Amino acid sequence: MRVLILGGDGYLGWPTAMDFAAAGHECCVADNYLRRHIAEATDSEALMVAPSLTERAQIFRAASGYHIDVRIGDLSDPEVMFEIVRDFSPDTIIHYAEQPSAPYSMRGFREAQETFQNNLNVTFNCIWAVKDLVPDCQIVKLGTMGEYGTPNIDIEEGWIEIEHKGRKDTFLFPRAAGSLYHTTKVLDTDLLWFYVRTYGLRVTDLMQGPVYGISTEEADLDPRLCPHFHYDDIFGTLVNRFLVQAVAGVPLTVYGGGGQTRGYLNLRDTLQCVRLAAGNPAKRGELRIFNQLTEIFTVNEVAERVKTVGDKMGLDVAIKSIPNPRKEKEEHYYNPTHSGLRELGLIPHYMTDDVVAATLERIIANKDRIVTGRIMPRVRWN
Ligand code: USQ
Repeated sequence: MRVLILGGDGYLGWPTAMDFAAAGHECCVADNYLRRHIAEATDSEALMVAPSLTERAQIFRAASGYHIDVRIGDLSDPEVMFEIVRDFSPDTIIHYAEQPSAPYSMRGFREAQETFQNNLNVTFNCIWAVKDLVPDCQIVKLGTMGEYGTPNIDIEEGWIEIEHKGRKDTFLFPRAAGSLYHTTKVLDTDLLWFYVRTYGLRVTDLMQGPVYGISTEEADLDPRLCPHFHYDDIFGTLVNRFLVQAVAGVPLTVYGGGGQTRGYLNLRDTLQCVRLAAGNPAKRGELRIFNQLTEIFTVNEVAERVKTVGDKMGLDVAIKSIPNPRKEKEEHYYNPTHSGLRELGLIPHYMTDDVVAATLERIIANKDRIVTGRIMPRVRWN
């Protein structure tokens, strides 16, 4: 395949690029370093310093022999998107190029506007570049489980059949996101669905839960290939944050009651899911949706898991509930279907004690780099 990865500098984009390149595909990454700029502006830099994309591609080539083509540019500018798509002529686009932080999107008007414009414009430009230049190219788009929110019914895989006054039809599953960031993903799905049904695009929309982990087959070749590993309140996801807090000796920051329930997955499984989706493309005129998660935990369960393993390693981990900076349900029903990717062949890497311990070891080796001022929540929803 000729795989173009939009957002190829990100936590998921960079390891995905290495994974596709190592599987023998021609691979190009595009990014404008938006996340690095936001991290710098908000004092939210990742635990390990990542070299530039061009440098990482050189390091990866030296370590593995595989080539990754690098383009630096703002994909929310249609000229940049069209030029890259015209020049590389992909048959698969993996679209990660979005501002991915819920707290950043809730920080104020400027941050909300930046998130809204970047996320919607990149998706819009991607759709038009495919439609006009490479209409047979599949788009694999990273959505989020947060599009559905936490409804009091089972969450289906993207679609639901509704019977109303004796008639039936199939609709996108109702969505009720909990941040502006998550809402941009709802809007992305609607945009994609409109262009799929009108112009016959082929799209897979992956509703992904919070990802954790640092290790992948290729990232482990050289420490400089490691993905951006965030533990700050802006970009850090729950499990990664708790692991760093355990090492830093900061009580694990359970927001409110800690009954918030989400579907989690290992970074290695993100790569697997994206590879499976791309290897089994949607048909022309199909918007295929998968729920991308492997295990369901409450915040309290994640905290207990990290504490158990951390204590065994002598870290003496404390857990502390703090006022919830977000507006979200702290006790709720949560039962998402997630069988589609398993049917395509996904073999999950579960959050075992060994996986938690191995990640803690990596963090301990970088303990001196932890800036504790980045840990407590700095953004409130109201
Ligand atoms: N939480 C805590 N303590 C913390 C951090 C988070 O209790 O220190 C809670 C949050 O309130 C939330 C849950 O843990 O209830 C998950 O939070 P998160 O920060 O791991 O996840 P979220 O903000 O929803 O966003 C992350 C990624 C986003 C992705 C999403 C998937 O940043 O890009 O779309 O996970 S999902 O959560 O399923 O929508």
